[in-house]
Amino acid sequence: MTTRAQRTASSYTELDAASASDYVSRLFGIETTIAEEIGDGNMNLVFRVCSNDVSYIVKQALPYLRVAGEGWPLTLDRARIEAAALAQHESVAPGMVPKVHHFDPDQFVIVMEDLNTHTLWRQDLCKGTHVEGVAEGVGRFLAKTLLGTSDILLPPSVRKSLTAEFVNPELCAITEELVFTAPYQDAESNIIDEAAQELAAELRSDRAMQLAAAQLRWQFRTRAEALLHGDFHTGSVMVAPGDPRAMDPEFAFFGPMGFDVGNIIGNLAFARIRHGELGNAEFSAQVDNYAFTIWLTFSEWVRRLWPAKEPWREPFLAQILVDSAGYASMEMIRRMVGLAHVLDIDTLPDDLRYKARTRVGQNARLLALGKPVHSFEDFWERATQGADSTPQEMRVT
Ligand code: SR1
Ligand code: MG
Repeated sequence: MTTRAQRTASSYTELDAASASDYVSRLFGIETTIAEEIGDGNMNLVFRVCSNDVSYIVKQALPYLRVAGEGWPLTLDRARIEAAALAQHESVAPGMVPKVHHFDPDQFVIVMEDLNTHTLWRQDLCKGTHVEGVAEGVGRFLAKTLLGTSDILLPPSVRKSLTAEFVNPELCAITEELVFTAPYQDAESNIIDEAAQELAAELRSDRAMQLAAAQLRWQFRTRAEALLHGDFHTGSVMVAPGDPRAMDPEFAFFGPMGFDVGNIIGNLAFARIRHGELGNAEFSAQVDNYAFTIWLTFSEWVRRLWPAKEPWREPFLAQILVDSAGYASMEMIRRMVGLAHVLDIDTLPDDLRYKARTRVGQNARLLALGKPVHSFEDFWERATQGADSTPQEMRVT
């Protein structure tokens, strides 16, 4: 079957700053003054287009993976998925995603709200800047989007047709390869710096982790529980006090709820390990607080939204906790030795980066192997174990 993305590819034209500016000018009938390309992600073109009194973000999918080049073709349909996921998330968690003004199914362009007074949560976490109310918002977003798009709160027939709308095979294949497969093999896509050589070599012969990864990949492929964001790391959250927004859901599909929860917690573990290595005791405690706040807010909202007729709320939460720990482990490993890394660890000085990568590897194993986690304390303790936060001047070496 020919998809819309394939049928329309011949009329598709890549935007540049000038054509993005014209696009917005025609779309809204306004005079635009400045346009610039601001995208620094792995996948798309992103422009900011301004007029005298308003600015917009124009995001266009490229027919290949930007970070890898034209040799890695990629479906344009991800723009449709992203626009539809933002709409779905807005309907169940109002005000928690950027507003979408326009979607163009021929040019695979989304025009959306410019959150120019927000910052990227990952950057704030790296700098050690606290932003009030973000962790609560993230926990609430997770509960509302995951329960609100599942059979827990939707009529089964509605959930099934939504599942069909969000079939996203190519982007799922990227995750299946980059998260669950390549890090455990000698894969060409892996990026392994000096500080990760030992860890990468161990993973290539670690049968227990390979088994855990294969089992989690199977669950990722088969458990269509809810509409996931699909790439919910701290760089997918724009923040301002009391106003976190989840952006970039192009990897959205129906999958296991623990994947989104585990991703964000795994990424907080990077921030915690970073500040541990840097000896920032105060911000380390702040990151601990974010992680617990996300889980507590998430579980409180699950309890609040849960329908009285369903008698299995607590076992449901316990299962999500276990699944999340597994997925956090996979995220932690792949950001050390896989294609896409994280600033939290990559920007540490050489000696600390080596310690951090080793620590992340050890902790990921604690999460994936052994007894299933029995509480969030247990989860977070394993994810961050040994992350020193003694200020550097007080360390006995
Ligand atoms: C090549 S795409 C690499 C990663 O970037 C995205 O943000 C996803 O995390 C993906 O795995
Ligand atoms: Mg992204």
